[in-house]
Amino acid sequence: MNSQWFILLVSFLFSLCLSPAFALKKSYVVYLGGHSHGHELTAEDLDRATNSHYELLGSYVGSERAKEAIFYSYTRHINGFAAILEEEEAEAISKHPEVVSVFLNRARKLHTTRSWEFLGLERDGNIGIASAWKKARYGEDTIIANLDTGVWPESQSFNDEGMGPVPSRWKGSCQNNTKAGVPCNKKLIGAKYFDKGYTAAVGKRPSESPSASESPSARDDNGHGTHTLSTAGGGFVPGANVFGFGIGTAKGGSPKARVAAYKVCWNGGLCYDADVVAAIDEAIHDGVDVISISLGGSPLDYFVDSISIGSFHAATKGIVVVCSAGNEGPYLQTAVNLSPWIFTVAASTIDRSFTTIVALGNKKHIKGESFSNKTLLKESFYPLIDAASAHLPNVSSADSKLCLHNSLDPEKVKGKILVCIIGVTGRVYKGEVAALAGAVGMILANNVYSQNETFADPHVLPAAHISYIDGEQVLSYIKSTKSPMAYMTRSRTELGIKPAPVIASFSSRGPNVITPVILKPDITAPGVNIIAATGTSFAMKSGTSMSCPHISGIAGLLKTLHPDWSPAAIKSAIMTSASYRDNNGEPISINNGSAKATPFDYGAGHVRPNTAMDPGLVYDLNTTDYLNFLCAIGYNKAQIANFSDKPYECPESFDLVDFNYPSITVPNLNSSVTLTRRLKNVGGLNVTYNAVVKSPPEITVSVEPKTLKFETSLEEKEFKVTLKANKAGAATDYVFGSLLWTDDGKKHSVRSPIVVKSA
Ligand SMILES: *[C@@H]1O[C@H](CO)[C@@H](O)[C@H](O)[C@H]1NC(C)=O
Ligand SMILES: *[C@@H]1O[C@H](CO)[C@@H](O)[C@H](O)[C@H]1NC(C)=O
Ligand SMILES: *[C@@H]1O[C@H](CO)[C@@H](O)[C@H](O)[C@H]1NC(C)=O
Ligand SMILES: *[C@@H]1O[C@H](CO)[C@@H](O)[C@H](O)[C@H]1NC(C)=O
Ligand SMILES: *[C@@H]1O[C@H](CO)[C@@H](O)[C@H](O)[C@H]1NC(C)=O
Ligand SMILES: *[C@@H]1O[C@H](CO)[C@@H](O)[C@H](O)[C@H]1NC(C)=O
Ligand SMILES: *[C@@H]1O[C@H](CO)[C@@H](O)[C@H](O)[C@H]1NC(C)=O
Ligand SMILES: *[C@@H]1O[C@H](CO)[C@@H](O)[C@H](O)[C@H]1NC(C)=O
Ligand SMILES: CC(=O)N[C@H]1CO[C@H](CO)[C@@H](O)[C@@H]1O
Repeated sequence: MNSQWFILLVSFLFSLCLSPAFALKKSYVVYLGGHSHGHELTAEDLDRATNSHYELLGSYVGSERAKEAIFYSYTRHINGFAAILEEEEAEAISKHPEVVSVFLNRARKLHTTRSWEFLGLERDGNIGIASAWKKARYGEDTIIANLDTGVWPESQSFNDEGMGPVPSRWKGSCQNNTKAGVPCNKKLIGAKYFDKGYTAAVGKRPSESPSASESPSARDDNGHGTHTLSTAGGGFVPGANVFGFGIGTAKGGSPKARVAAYKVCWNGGLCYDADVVAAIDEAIHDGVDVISISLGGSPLDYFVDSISIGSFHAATKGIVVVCSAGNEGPYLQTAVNLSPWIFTVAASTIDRSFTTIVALGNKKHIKGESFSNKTLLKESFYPLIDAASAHLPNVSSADSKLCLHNSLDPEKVKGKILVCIIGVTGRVYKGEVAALAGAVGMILANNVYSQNETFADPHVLPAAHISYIDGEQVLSYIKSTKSPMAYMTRSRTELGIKPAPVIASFSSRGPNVITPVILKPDITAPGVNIIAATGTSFAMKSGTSMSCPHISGIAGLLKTLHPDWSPAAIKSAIMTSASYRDNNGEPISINNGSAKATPFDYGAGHVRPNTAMDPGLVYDLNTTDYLNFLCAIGYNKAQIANFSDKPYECPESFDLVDFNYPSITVPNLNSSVTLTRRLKNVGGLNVTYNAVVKSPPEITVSVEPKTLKFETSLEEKEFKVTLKANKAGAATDYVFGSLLWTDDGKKHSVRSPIVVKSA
């Protein structure tokens, strides 16, 4: 077995160097759509499905080769297999009438920017979900799955004290077969690992990797999976007090939910497509309610994208799938996980900072951030030096001001507070370089691009991360005097920081590069300096990886409160109740400070869990709507027939702008367009709603009818929205507005962003 993999790897490497003169084998996912097993799955159903996969592949490569080539047969809900094939074979198979798509088994990556091991701390004061918790019984008995790096079962976040029996609908289990296995309890009810896709692509099992060997189990050797899973559904962990930063209770969004880990990411966060498909197929079968996925690749067409395929089948089975938008911001068109059946999450700050004050010799005080527990030895001023002037003779000041490795002259730095500029190398690493050169502290200043965005990092020395403008102040102070001096206070937890939320600069942005008429991301949630369990301890991490499980947890609460709601209804409730404003009452801004955020940054806005529990109305979608969507973007009938259990005839005409999404985007307006939306009453009876429009600049928006009366529960009402350019040449770039439905007592506000650009 090993030598076979080795030969495969060698041949792969060879063919990279030489022109591919001999057949190159790679691993592929062959996607055949959905299964139509009918009712309860039987062992015979699964056998039949597997046999059909061997037969299909066998008809191309012979049954012997087929047996060797297939390493996954997807038999439960997702129909397909993963196999090692030659390129020509993959090409030929993709033409088979039953095959929807064939795509390379590629690695996706985790959406975390940084990760550090740390000890426990409170996670309070981020979002006011206390009453949503009570109302939704803390997400009791909702089952939240997480596709990630696995789970650390001994974490206190997964303690099952006080939990009732596991819901009887649960079919999952924990793989506790080895010493490193993961035992279940009544809180952590599932833990499985998927590594065949990794093995096929890399040529070695994850446990055989020379750099980092991970045991073949669902155990989390990385920390990311435990962090995201405990953010979504971790239980209460009281009394964490570390470094004097704070006393508090760590908890997830749905603290009484059951959780299940599906490990698909290995060795530093490589998550292969074939494993992702296998894990989602398994999770659907096991009976989860919410799937949280904090990873992604580059944007791909919906049915050559493992996360999109898996989440399509999950959504049609009533499962909410929540994914991170990615960390490729602040650039536009960087958001990933773009399918309309995915709930796509951006990241923003919370109102907490770990503040340290920098006092300069000229009596100026500057606020910085640090999560370092180190303090200066004595309470007095220290000499201050700009790293640009502390370079070694053979190094440029352009390098030393960034505090690059081997750039600093210890003679000049020793015993001083050193000013470094961010960029090129990691922030914590610069602190290590500074400490190595003998600095007693570090002031880390932003550059013109990073402006006001500061991070509380666990530096190895006393440190303060400060804004660009403040950095310029410090540098000009240094120039102004012969003996510049400074002092830095110990870092303290500060709550009520304003403004918050602010969109994180790393958060990926719209427009949607696959289907611009669907606004992405959908929502923003806390994703900067988030503290959660990583093992038996806690860590602070940032990324859309961290904001995604916040939404998963809140979706879990809604599932407990409204078990009969569709994934689209839950998503609509969270989107239409979101806020556009920060805690100053101002429109949410982006982290470079100079600009207001737009729906391309935050979708429908910042999540408000309390209001999401009772949205009044929802924009619902069912499987038929998704199939119509696929018809409209040009999928052929044969493909679409295979996505659903039954044959499906595309409607004569279905306009994409009419897709009942909770946001309205028209990326190609030709003077005027009229689109349709449908609202469903999930609130009181005999309630009248009125439309309030905020037209985007140079566009007139009208709604017909302007009033909707809902007499019964679950009643649906249609309305039309007409967008009209006020003049030729209007909205040549994207402009933004909103449509709001409010009821008489203004108890409910159902808001959708409107995003328009002229063709
Ligand atoms: C898991 O396996 C270990 C030994 O490998 C065993 O001690 C433990 O009881 C098992 N736990 C469960 C819940 O089965
Ligand atoms: C500071 O944090 C480190 C972990 O980064 C820990 O080992 C050390 O004990 C802490 N020191 C104090 C004084 O708390
Ligand atoms: C500069 O000189 C130092 C020794 O003084 C050496 O360690 C370092 O590698 C040199 N750096 C470069 C960029 O040549
Ligand atoms: C901040 O971001 C906005 C939007 O991306 C951009 O227009 C502006 O130039 C940026 N400002 C700075 C100072 O980087
Ligand atoms: C950064 O913050 C300062 C103080 O809050 C503010 O005056 C400034 O406008 C912000 N930066 C930018 C680029 O807007
Ligand atoms: C899906 O929703 C549409 C629009 O409300 C409705 O006409 C259709 O019957 C629904 N389909 C199913 C399968 O529920
Ligand atoms: C505007 O016209 C173009 C070209 O005819 C067409 O592709 C596009 O769909 C139209 N836009 C809308 C919103 O109908
Ligand atoms: C709603 O209105 C209808 C007719 O107008 C009436 O029959 C019904 O009793 C009302 N229901 C409630 C709950 O007020
Ligand atoms: C798995 C499955 O349902 N495959 C079907 C896909 O569509 C083709 C042609 O429409 C059918 O022949 C297959 O049976």
